Amino acid sequence: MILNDLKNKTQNGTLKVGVVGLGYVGLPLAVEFAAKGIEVVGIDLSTEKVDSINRGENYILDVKSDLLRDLVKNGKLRATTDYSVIRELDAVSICVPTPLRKTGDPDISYILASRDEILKYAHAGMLVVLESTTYPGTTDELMVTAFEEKGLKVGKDVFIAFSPERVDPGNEHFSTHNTPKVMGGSTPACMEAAMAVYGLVIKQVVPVSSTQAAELVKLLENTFRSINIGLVNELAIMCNILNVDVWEVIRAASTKPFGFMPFYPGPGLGGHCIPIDPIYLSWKLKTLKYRARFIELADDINTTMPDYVVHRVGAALNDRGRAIKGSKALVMGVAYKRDIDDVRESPSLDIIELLIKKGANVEYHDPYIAEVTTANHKMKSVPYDKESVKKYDLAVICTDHRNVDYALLADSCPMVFDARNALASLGPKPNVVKL
Ligand code: SAJ
Repeated sequence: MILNDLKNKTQNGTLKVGVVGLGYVGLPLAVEFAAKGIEVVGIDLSTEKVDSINRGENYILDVKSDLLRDLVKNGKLRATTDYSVIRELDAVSICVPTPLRKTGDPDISYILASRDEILKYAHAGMLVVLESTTYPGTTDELMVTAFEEKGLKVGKDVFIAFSPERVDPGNEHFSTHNTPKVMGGSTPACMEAAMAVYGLVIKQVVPVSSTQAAELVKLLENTFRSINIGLVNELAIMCNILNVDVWEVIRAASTKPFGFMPFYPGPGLGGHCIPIDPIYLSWKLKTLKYRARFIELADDINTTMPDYVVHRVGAALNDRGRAIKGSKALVMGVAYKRDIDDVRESPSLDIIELLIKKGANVEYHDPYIAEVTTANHKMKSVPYDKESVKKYDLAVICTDHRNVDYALLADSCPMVFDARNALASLGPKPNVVKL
């Protein structure tokens, strides 16, 4: 029986696994399987990524470079742009991006493109697990149907499941292996196949009753974050009106030992997940004539935070008889959150553009990001030291990297706007204004 054949391969060491999409989700997953002694082939459109992996060179912060090098050297992990390798694979995980279009609608083109390539070489006995975050119904409506149209009965000839990725870039405690992973099979046999394969590398696989449930679990997780971040961002605006320190309020509320979870205000919502995934859910419900008001409101508040930060910067300069126009401004941090090298959807990029539009002469410093392209400007990270900070009229702290000494700003910059409470330890300073 086909399912037993697949399960036997997970036990007798002959399993061959493919991972499509070798980014911050796919590469760590590929390394996990390969580190278990399983033969893994990574598939990606990017020859740069493929060549880098085949040279044993890592490019993902959360992957151990020497482990990747050794796995490639001993033939456990290799990469290719050629999907025909699917013919020899028993299981394939799809970890491709699911961005939004310019219209704000979901863009599942990467899922469909990888699905269509896989279908060309699909064969009886294989498991396909979709990991890309998407709206409820995608797996059954777009994956299952397509395989069945090809004559491959799902749950009998092939097995299909959805398993949301839970990668927190820069998290030193939770990796792919020890983060519980939700799994929803299209049929019970699909679930059995997926549990058998993923159970080899994931410490805890959490079964749910359907692919839709699994798709919705992920969207709940990220919508939960977006809405709570929106809440504290609005709290920051309210606290400023009330002249109360929002950071003190949250710190004190966090002493509640039950029923509270702290979130912190910031310059806006970055990353390719939290600002985007909830919109996949609200979009799907809109097609079903329901308006997900919480999601829309949080998105509205979070996306206006860069404007709010620049408004506060202007007001703080004005209080000191100065203006944004003509100021030499230093934006501290363009990564979308601390201690990572990713600028996708980073609010810092919006803040840079807004300051330039208001006539400031803007530079940035970020130890993780040597150069960046904003909407209209290409910039390089400038040196940051005791001397260099003296030439700025204004600094805006947008990312609170732990390896940066922000106190230098407080000592030398006439005005510092701290959108991350990075200077909390210094106590009140006349030239420091907090979100
Ligand atoms: N942010 C705040 N205030 C907060 C928390 C975050 O302003 O209290 C901002 C961050 O600065 C960042 C954005 O929100 O710009 C997203 O931050 P994030 O911590 O949610 O980080 P991501 O997007 O890198 O990863 C998240 C995962 N993070 C955590 O669970 C802590 C997780 O939600 C998902 O596994 C992942 O997105 C994903 O890939 O979906």
